[in-house]
Amino acid sequence: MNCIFCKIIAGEIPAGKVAETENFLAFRDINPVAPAHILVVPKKHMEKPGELALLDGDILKELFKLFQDIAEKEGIAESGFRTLVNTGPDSGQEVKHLHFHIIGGRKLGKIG
Ligand code: D5M
Repeated sequence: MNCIFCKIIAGEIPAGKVAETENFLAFRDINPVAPAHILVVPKKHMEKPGELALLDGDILKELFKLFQDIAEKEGIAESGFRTLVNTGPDSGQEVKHLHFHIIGGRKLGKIG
C-alpha cells in the first residue's frame, strides 16, 4: 500500500518523532500551522476514527493519555491546544491514514 504514514511508521521515510505508545506514533506535521503541530497516527493502517474500535485494548485511554503527554511535553497543556481529525472529502482529509492533529502554541481562530 502506498501510504506515506505507513512508511513513516515502518521507518522507511524520516519524521520528527515526538512520542510513541504500543498502538500510536506521534510526529511533527511537515506543514505546521502553529508553533506546535503534531500528528498522532495509529500504527495499524486505517482511514476513519471509527475503525479504532476494531483494535484490542483500552485504545481511547492510551490515545487521550498520549494527547495529554504530548501537550505537556510541548508546553501547551496550560495555554491550550486543539485536537482535530479530518474524515472524508468534505473535511479536506488529504492523507488517507487516520491522524489526529494536535495544534497549539498560539491563539487559534474558530473552526470553520
Ligand atoms: O492533513 C494531512 C497532514 O499531513 C498535513 O497537515 C500535512 C501532513 N503531512 C503530509 N506528509 C507528511 C510527512 N511526510 N510528514 C509529516 N507530516 C506530513 P489532513 O488532515 O489529511 O488534511
